[in-house]
Amino acid sequence: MSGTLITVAPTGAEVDKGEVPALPVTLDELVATAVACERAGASIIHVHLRDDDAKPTLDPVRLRDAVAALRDTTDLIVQLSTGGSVRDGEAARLAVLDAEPDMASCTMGTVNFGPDVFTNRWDFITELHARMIDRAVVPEYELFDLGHVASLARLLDQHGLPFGEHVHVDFVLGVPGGAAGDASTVTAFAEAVRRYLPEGTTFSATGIGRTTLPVMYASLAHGGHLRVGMEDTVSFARRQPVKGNDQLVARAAAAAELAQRPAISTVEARKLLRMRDAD
Ligand code: KMH
Ligand code: ZN
Repeated sequence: MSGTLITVAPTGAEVDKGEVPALPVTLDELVATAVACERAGASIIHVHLRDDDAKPTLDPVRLRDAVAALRDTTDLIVQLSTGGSVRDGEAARLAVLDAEPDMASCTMGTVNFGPDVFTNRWDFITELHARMIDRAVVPEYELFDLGHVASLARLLDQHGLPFGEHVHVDFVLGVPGGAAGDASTVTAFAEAVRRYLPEGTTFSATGIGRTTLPVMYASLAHGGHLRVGMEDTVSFARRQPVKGNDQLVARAAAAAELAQRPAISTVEARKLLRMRDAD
């Protein structure tokens, strides 16, 4: 597959709606941004939800409603976050799978997260991995630090391949407390993936804040895929706030086109990731 898989992460758990009014937080806003992002070239949507006060929530009813609404209005692959916010407990994070998404995130270790700690105990990771296999949910392994590559190699060795037997990972770079968001770090991650993970493993990369562009270009240079969105950056350029997630997706699609690896369709993405409903 020579094209580029573009994931949009439109909301996240950290950005404050009061400070960033363009952030999609209601179901209607999520659906509108999803439709626009699919049109702009996204094939996966990485979903975090907010409550009526625009605070992060893992409410099971809202999760089910969001999955249904996104399936009704788009062909995007729906990837629910099991990371939630740093304050979410393990039981609620595991219960995210009850909403029956196509994919779910699975972070491969604990990492400092600004002033907080994003906790991912080994037993939690193995439980999440096993439940995803049982429910035919395709994981996206989130790697915030280089040691997370080794942890994933250990997980696959001890607990087997994920559903579909294809491994897809995402480098989340530039988090204060995790790996840096620059081209040489992307190179180090890409080399570690080739060295330690199964042949054919695919990767996308995202850079937080102003690391977005170097990480995007470095990922394309290494044959990698892209994740963009307001979960990761709310600034399009110096003194230019992001107007909407589709603006970030359109820029990623343009960069992929220039790299002669244009954005792939949702149908191609399903095949690449060996999803249960791929042709
Ligand atoms: N919000 C972060 C603490 C994920 O979605 O799986 C975790 C996160 C990773 O965003
Ligand atoms: Zn997330």
